[in-house]
Amino acid sequence: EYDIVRPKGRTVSFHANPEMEKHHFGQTHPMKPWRLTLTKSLVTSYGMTFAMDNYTTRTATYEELNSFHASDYLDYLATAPPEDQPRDVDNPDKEVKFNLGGSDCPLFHGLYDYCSMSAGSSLDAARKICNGQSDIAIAWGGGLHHAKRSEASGFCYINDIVLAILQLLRCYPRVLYIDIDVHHGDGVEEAFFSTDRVMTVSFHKYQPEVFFPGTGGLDDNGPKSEHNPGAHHAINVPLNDGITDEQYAWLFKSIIGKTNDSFRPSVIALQCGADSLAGDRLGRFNLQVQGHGACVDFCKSLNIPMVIFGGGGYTPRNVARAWAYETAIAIGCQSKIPEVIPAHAPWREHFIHDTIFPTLEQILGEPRANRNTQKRLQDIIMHVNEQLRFVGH
Ligand code: ZL4
Ligand code: CA
Ligand code: ZN
Repeated sequence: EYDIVRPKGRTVSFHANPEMEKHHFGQTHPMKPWRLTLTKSLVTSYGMTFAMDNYTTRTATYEELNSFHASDYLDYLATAPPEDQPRDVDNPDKEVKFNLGGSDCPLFHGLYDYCSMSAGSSLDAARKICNGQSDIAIAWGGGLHHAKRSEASGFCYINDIVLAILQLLRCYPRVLYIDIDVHHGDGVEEAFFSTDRVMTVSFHKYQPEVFFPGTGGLDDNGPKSEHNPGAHHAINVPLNDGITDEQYAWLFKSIIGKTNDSFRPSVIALQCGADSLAGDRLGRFNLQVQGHGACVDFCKSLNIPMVIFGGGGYTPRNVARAWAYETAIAIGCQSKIPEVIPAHAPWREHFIHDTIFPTLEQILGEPRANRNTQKRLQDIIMHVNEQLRFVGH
């Protein structure tokens, strides 16, 4: 029976903690942990759980969080009392420590538990890759790429990706980090700025002063010093509003294909932020589920072990569509998805305004004007090719 539901594919594991999904950032905050519930019910309704190893993940320990984050920051995170109102809204003058308690990173009830669950999922996923029990390990509750050693930033408090990569570095010589969230993966890039064992590549909307976090220009490629082994090991792909599936997939395959040839990673860490989809509340791109998923499919085709993380994504029904579809890609059953429509799934009310999920014809959101010229994308590719001449093993 086991062999029938898993035809020669690679072993995929799914790591989640349903307790994480019960946390709330606040009434109108864009980050909605219940998007993970919606994702999980789609995955279950399609019968995908039978084709994966499913793990309910533990919470990360203080010591594990401490492998990247500073103790004074963790202590404050663990003990700061929850606040009903963000400080910058009601009390703009009140002190904000470690960037905690503002409207982006509120001190909500159960915050420390939420953070340790997100980190626990990502660490469990990384460990399954390390001990060879999985070929692709999925942690949709992770992907919180902005958190710094001693600072919360952009809805992220604990950088579960950095923790997972540190774990991967114990068993693998080189990690390729890829970030398709619409925001720049600044926290991960910064954490590995001075090593040549991690190469980071982020695709993002770039418009400093206007769009968060404002870093990640084409020329930001790691510290320029000749003595720094991390020089040239950060690739940034700054994009404008409205990029399409065709342009994005072409860029992605070209850049990741060449980076793979030069860097020869032993493992891939892929952050799949779904705010790069069309119709996202905070995003600016025109990506459809297929274009977003094509990135996962391309990484899978490289035949290297891979950890897949979640990340941003602020229109929950679209987040669930994309991540369920990408779970199917990991398993290798995406072609069967449109035919098998679960009729009595509990999530149905959330998709009621759409056509049936996820027929591949589904169009997400109002299209935005495309501000990416082919000339600019070619210039980006040329810059990356130049940069990759300094990278090699
Ligand atoms: C909100 O409606 O650009 C937070 C944040 C809370 C509830 C009510 C409070 C109203 C949009 C965002 C005041 C909100 C003011 N509520 C927010 C410079 C900013 C200062 C804070 O996907 N204001 C900061 C962070 C980004 C900024 C994006 C992406 C994470 C990830 C990985 C993080 N911060 C301007 C904004 C709202 C809110 C509505 C908001 N915050 C949109 N963009 C930001 O990469 C998970
Ligand atoms: Ca990104
Ligand atoms: Zn984002």
